[in-house]
Amino acid sequence: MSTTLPASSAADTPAPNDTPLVGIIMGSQSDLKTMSAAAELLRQFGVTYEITLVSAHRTPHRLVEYAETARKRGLRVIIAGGGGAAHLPGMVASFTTLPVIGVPINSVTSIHGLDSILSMLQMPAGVPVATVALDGAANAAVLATQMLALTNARLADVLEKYRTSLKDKVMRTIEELRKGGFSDD
Ligand code: RP5
Repeated sequence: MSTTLPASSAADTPAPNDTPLVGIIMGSQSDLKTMSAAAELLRQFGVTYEITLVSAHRTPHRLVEYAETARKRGLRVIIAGGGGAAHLPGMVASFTTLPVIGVPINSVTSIHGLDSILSMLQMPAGVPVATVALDGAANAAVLATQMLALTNARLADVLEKYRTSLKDKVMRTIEELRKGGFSDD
């Protein structure tokens, strides 16, 4: 026999469509400014996501729990950002077989971002982290959406339109320069 949940319980239960597909995590609140670019783009694409802090060094047990439960909670891709000794993406990747995209962050304490890049780039064989450019959170969101679009026609269409908008922007500038008679002679 089916039962109807009381209104309040029903409202508290996330609809299947609201289940986050992408987890955006970072080591510190100081990373939020950089990582919010990923959240903003996912929002524009209509990709459900969650965003939170998970510090490899300050909350190591939370890291393990987050990574080990990620797949069964419905996440399909994890975007992990960190600066300095950025062990978060690599350690998360070691606790899950979900794809992990690493965003090296040029934090205040970082050696111009080089330490962050090296901390996540040279992963051992079998445990990859797809590392994007320094502070490349937007590209991490695009890459995550491309992964999801492998089995989602709506997202494939959204990505096509996004690419077209990038091209249109370049073409508009080309036209403006042409009209302005710009020359670098
Ligand atoms: C890393 O250390 C964080 O990812 C952050 O980029 C950097 C600095 O963190 P805070 O000292 O600002 O908390 O773990």
